[in-house]
Amino acid sequence: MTTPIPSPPGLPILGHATMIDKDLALKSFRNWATQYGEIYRLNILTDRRVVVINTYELLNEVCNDERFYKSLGGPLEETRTGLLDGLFTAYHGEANWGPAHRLLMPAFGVTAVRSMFDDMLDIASQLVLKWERFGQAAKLDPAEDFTRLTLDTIALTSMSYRINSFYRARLPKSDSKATAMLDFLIESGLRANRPAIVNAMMRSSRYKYEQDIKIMSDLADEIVADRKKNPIDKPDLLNLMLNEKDHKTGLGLSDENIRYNLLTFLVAGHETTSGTLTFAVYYLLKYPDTMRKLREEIDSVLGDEVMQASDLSKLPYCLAVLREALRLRAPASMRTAKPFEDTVIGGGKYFIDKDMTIAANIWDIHRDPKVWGDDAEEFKPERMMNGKFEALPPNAWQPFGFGSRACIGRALAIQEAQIALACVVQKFNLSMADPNYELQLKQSLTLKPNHFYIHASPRADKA
Ligand code: MNH
Repeated sequence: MTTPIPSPPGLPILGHATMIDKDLALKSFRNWATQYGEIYRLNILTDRRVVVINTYELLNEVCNDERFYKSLGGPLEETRTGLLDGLFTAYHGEANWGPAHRLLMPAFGVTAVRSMFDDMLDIASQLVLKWERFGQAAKLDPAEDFTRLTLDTIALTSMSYRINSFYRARLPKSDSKATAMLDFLIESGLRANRPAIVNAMMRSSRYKYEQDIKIMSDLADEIVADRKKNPIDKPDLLNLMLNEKDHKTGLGLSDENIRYNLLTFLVAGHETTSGTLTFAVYYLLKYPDTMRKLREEIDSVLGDEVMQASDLSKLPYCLAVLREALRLRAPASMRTAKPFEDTVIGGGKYFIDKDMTIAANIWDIHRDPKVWGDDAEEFKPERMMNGKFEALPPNAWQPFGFGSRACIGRALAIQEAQIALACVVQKFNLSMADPNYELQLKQSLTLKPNHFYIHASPRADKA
C-alpha cells in the first residue's frame, strides 16, 4: 500500500504558483519542507504537478538513469526560449544532444581544462589588479566582480573572445550583453510561475525578454562569423564544434546548434561559478579559522610566486572550501526529473505517475543529518578532504547534478574557482564591509548572495 503524498492547501487553477516567493522561490520550498517533511506535492498552475523530495534517501533513489530522466522544470523550460537545444536545455532524447555531448565531453575533461590554465590566470590577474588599484578603502561587490571574472573566463576559454568586463563600468546598468543575460535569467524564473495568458499580456516585459534573447544570439552569431572569417589554431570549444564530428553518428554540429551551445556556456557557465566564489568568500570571513588554514596552505604552496598549473593539485584545503561552499549554497538548488513509467519511491511508499515532475530540493538534501550529521549547518571544509569526500555515500554531494545530464563544466568551474580564490587569498586581507552582515540570498535561475560587500587590503606581509 502506498501513502498519500501531503500537499499544502492551494488555489483552484493557479494551484500553488502564486504562493511561491517571487524573489526567492527556494524560501517557499524550504518552508514547506519544514512543514511536510521528506516529500510533498504541489500544483504549479493546472498542468504542472510537482513532487518535491527533501531527503538524501529519496534523491539517491531518483539518481538512476534507468528509471528517471531529466525534465525541464518551469524556469528551465523558460530558459529554453533562448538556449533551445543547447546541452543544458535539450529535452531528454532530443536529436542534437547526443552528438554535441559526445563531441564536447573530452574538451571539458581534466586534461583539456588544464590547458585553459593560462587564460584563467589571465582573467584572475585582472581581478587582483582591480582590487589592488581600488585599495582598502573601497567597498567591493564580490558577486559582481566574480561575475565579471566568470563571464570573461568562459568567453575566453570557450571561444577565445574577450568580453573585458573589468574595463566596463557597473555591470547591471551599462553592459548590455551581461545585463541581457542576467535579465533573461531573472525573467525566465518569473515567467515560470505566471500563467501563459498573464505572460502574454505583460507586453513590456515580453518585449524586453525577446530583446534580451536577441542581444545574446547576435553576440553568439557575431563570434561564430568572426571565427569563420579569421580562423585560429587554438583548440578551443568553438573550434571543436565547428570542425569535429561526433564519432558515433559521423555528424557535425549545425551553425544553429553551435549558437545555442555557445549561449549555453555563457549562461550556464558564469552565474553558478561566481555564486560559488562569493559564497566561499562569505564563509571564509564568517569562519576566520578556515581563512587562516586556507591562507597557510596557499602561502606554503605559492609563496610570493605567480601561481602555476602544477600548484592546483597541491591545494586540497582550497578545493575542500569550494566543495563545502557548494554543499551549503548549491547555486542550482533545485533539479527536476521524471520517471519513464509510473513508479513508486521511498521503499514502496510514494506513488509517482509518469507525468509528474520530481523536484529535488538540494538545499535541504545537502543538510540531511543522516549524511552530514547534526552540525550539517556549519561550514567545515574538513568534511571534504583527506579521503572523507571520496567516502561520502553515493550521490550525497550533488551540486553538479548526476548521470548523463550532470554538469559538463564541472572540472572547468572548479579549476577556475581554485585559481581565483588562491590568487585573492595570496594577495589580500579580506574583511566584510559590514561585520554584522548575515547572508541574504537572491535567486534568478541560480542562487546568489545579496548586498554582500567586502574590503580587500593588499597584504602588508607581501611585496
Ligand atoms: Mn553546469 C548542467 C551546476 C558550472 C555548463 N550544471 C548542470 C547541472 C547542474 C550544474 C546542477 C544539471 C542541471 C539539471 O539537472 O537540470 N554548473 C553547475 C554549478 C557550476 C556549473 C554548480 C559551478 C560551480 N556549468 C558550469 C560551467 C559550465 C557549465 C563553468 C561551462 C560550460 N552545466 C553546463 C552544461 C550543462 C550543465 C552545458 C548541461 C549538460 C547536459 O545536460 O548535457
